[in-house]
Amino acid sequence: MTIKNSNLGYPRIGEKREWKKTLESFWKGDITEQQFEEQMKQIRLSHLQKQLDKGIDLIQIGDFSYYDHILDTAVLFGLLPERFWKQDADSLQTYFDIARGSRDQVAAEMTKWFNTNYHYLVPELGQAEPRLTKNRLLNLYHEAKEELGINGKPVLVGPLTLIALSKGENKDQVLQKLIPLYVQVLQELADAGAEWIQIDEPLFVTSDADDALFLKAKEIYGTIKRETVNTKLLIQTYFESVEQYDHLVSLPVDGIGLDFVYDSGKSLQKLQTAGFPRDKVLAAGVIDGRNVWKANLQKTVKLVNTILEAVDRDRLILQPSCSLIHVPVTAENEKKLDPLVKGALSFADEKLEELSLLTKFFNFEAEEGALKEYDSAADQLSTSKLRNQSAVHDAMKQLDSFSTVRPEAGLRRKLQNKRFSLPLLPTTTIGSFPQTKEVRAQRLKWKKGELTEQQYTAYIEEEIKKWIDIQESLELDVLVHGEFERTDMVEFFGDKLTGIAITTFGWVQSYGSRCVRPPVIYGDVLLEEAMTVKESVFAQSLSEKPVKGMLTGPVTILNWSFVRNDLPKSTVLHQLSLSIRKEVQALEQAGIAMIQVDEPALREGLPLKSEKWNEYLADAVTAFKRSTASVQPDTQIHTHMCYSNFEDIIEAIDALDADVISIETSRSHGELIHSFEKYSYEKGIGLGVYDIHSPRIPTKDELVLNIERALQVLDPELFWVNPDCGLKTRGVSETVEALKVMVAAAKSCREKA
Ligand code: MET
Repeated sequence: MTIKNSNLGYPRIGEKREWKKTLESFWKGDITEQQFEEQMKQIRLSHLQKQLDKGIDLIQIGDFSYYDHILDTAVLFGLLPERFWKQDADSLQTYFDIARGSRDQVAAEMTKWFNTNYHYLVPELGQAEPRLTKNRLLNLYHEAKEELGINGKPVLVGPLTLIALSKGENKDQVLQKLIPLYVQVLQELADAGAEWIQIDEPLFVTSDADDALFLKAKEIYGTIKRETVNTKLLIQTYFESVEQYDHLVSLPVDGIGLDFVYDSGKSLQKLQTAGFPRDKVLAAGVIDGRNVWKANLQKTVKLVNTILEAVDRDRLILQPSCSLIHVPVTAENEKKLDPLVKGALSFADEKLEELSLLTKFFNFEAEEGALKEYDSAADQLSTSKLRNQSAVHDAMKQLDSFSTVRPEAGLRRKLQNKRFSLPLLPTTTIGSFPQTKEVRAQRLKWKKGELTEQQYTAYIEEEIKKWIDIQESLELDVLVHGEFERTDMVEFFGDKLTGIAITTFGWVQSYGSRCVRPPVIYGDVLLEEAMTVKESVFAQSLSEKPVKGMLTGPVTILNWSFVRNDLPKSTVLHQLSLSIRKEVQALEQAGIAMIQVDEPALREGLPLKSEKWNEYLADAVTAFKRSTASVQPDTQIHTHMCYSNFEDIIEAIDALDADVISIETSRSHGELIHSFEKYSYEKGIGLGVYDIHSPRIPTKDELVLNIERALQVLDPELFWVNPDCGLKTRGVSETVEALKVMVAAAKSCREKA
C-alpha cells in the first residue's frame, strides 16, 4: 500500500501578487466583474495545476478565496451582518461590502486568526437565520474536476470553530441550525464524487477545548457523520497539540489531522502511549507550514517512522502542519539573497516538493541519498559564519552581565521632571507622520539609483524640518522626527541589522488584498552601525523641545519576522535585544534624551496555550528591559502598544518599566480604562485619544471627554495626550487638523486640572 500526501491550503496571492492586483483593479473599476471572475479562475486553476505537478495526491478546494475563507463560510451559511441583509447575499458586491465597508455601512470587524498574522472577518450572528446561499464550494469542486481532472478535497471550517470565532449572543441556537446545513453542503459534495472532505476545527487546540466542548463535538459530528453518506470526513487541527487527544481521536469521523510540528511534543507522545484508532486515517502534519526553512528530511523521516509505529501505512497521510497561506509562494524568484540563505529557504512550492520527496521515499520511489542531498543545503547555512558570529556568541555567553534594571521609577520621574519641565498632560505623537506619495516616490528613486545618497538624505532632512516646524507651530510638547526614511517599522531595522534579510517576493496575505513581507532572521543578529542616530540628531538640532528617538523593540521585530528555527526563539529575541540596546546607547550618547522603543506586537505573540504565557512574557519583558536599561535615570524611555486585550498582560506591561507608555485605545476606550481601574499604574501613560484609522477629524469636545474619562482613573500627573498610533497612513491636512484639536483639548483640560 502506498502512503498518500495531502495539502491543507495554498497561498492565494500568487507568485507576484497577481491575486492582489486583480482584486484591486476590480475595486478600482478597471476591470469588469466578468473579467475579474475570469482572471481569478486562471489564478485558481494555475495553483491547482502546480500542486498536481508537484505530486500532491489530495488537493484542497475552498482554500482559494476572494478575500477571506471565514467570510466565505459565513456567507455560505447566510450569516451576513444584519446591516447587509437588504443586499443580495450571493452577489460579489455584498461580499466585498461586508469585507471592506460600503458607503453607508461599516465593514465586519477583523481579527487575527489564532496565533498567525492572517486576519479573518468576524462573523456576526445577530438574529440571523442560517440558510444556504450559493454553494460556491461545490462549483469549485466541479471546476477542478472538469478543467484539470482533479478529484479535490473540499475544505470547510467546522461549525464549532466558526461559531466560536463569531460575535453574537445566540451561539448555541445558531450552531444547532447550522448542523443540517453542513450536512446538506457535505452531501452535495459527496454526491458530486468528493472522496474526502476536510473540516477544520483549530478550536480544538486552544484552552477552550474542554470536556464540555468535546461532548458537544461528539454529538454534532455524530449527526453529521450519520447523515452524510458516500464520502469520508476528516477533522483537521493545527498550530498546536490537542490536549484532549483521546476525545479528538474518538470523534465519529473517518480521519483526524494533527500537527506534529507545532506540537509541544504532546500529540506525538499521546500517539505513542495511547495509540491511534484502527478504523481511522491519520493525516500527519510533518512539514512546517508556518516557517520558511527547508525541512530536515532525514529528521522528518524519523518522525514519520515514529508515527508509523502507531498507524498502519495505508492509514497514514503526510501533509504540511497547516495551510500554506502563512508562507510566501516560492523562493525561486529570490535573486538578491545570499545563496546560502536562499539555499535554505522553503516557501509553499518548495514545501510541497519536500512533501512529495518524503512521500516518494516512503513509497520506495526515492533513495535515502536524495534526502541527504536535500538536507545538505540547510547544513551549509548552519555551519557558515552567518549563523556563527563570534561577537554575538561572546555577548550571549555574558547575557546576564547586561543590566536589565533601572533605578526606581519614582526617582527617575523626579529627575526627568526636572530635566524636561513639561506641562501637565503633555502632548506628543506616536512617531510616524504621513508617508505621502512623494515620500515613497523619492525612496523608490533612491533605491533604483536615480537619486544619490546625498540627494536622498537632503530630501529626508527637508521633510523632517518641515514637520518639526509643523509640530512647533501646533505647540506639541514632545516632538518626533516623523520616520520618513522608513518603509515599515520592522523592515527598516531588518534591512540594517546583520543576520536579517529582506526578500523581494516573500509576501504573505495579512488581510484582504494587503500583504506583508516579513523579514527573514537567518543568522546571528548583530548591529554593526547605528541605524537611526543621523535622523534623530538632525531633528533634535532643529528644536529646543525634546524630540523622541524612535526604535522598534526586539519582541516586535521577532514576532513580525520569519525566524531561524535552529535556535530557540528566545535566544534570537535576546540577540535582538543586544542590538537594540546598542542603538539606544548610541542615541543617548548623541544627546537624545527621550527614546521610544515600540512593542506593538507584544500581546499578539502570546502562545495559544496559556500555560506557556509566563515563559513568553518573562522573556519579552527581559528583552525589552535589556534593550532599554542602560540609559541614565533622567533619560526617558517610552514605549507604544497597539490595541489588544490588556487585562491578560497588564502586569507584564508594568514590568517593562518604561517611563511612559502609549496605548492604542480609541476603539475600546471604556474597556481599557477599566483594566487600569483595577490596577494602579504609576508610570507615565497616554491612552490614545483619537482613532488614527479614520480620516475623520475629531471634535475638541470628544477629546476632552476622552481625556476626562481617563483622568477619573489615572493620575493627571502621569497622563499624556497622544493619538492612538502612528500617523503614516493619514493625509497631511487631516493630520494637522486633528493634532490642532488634540492640543486644544489638552490645553483646556490642563486649565481645569
Ligand atoms: N512609531 C511607529 C509609528 O508611529 C509605531 C507604530 S505601531 C504599529 O508608526
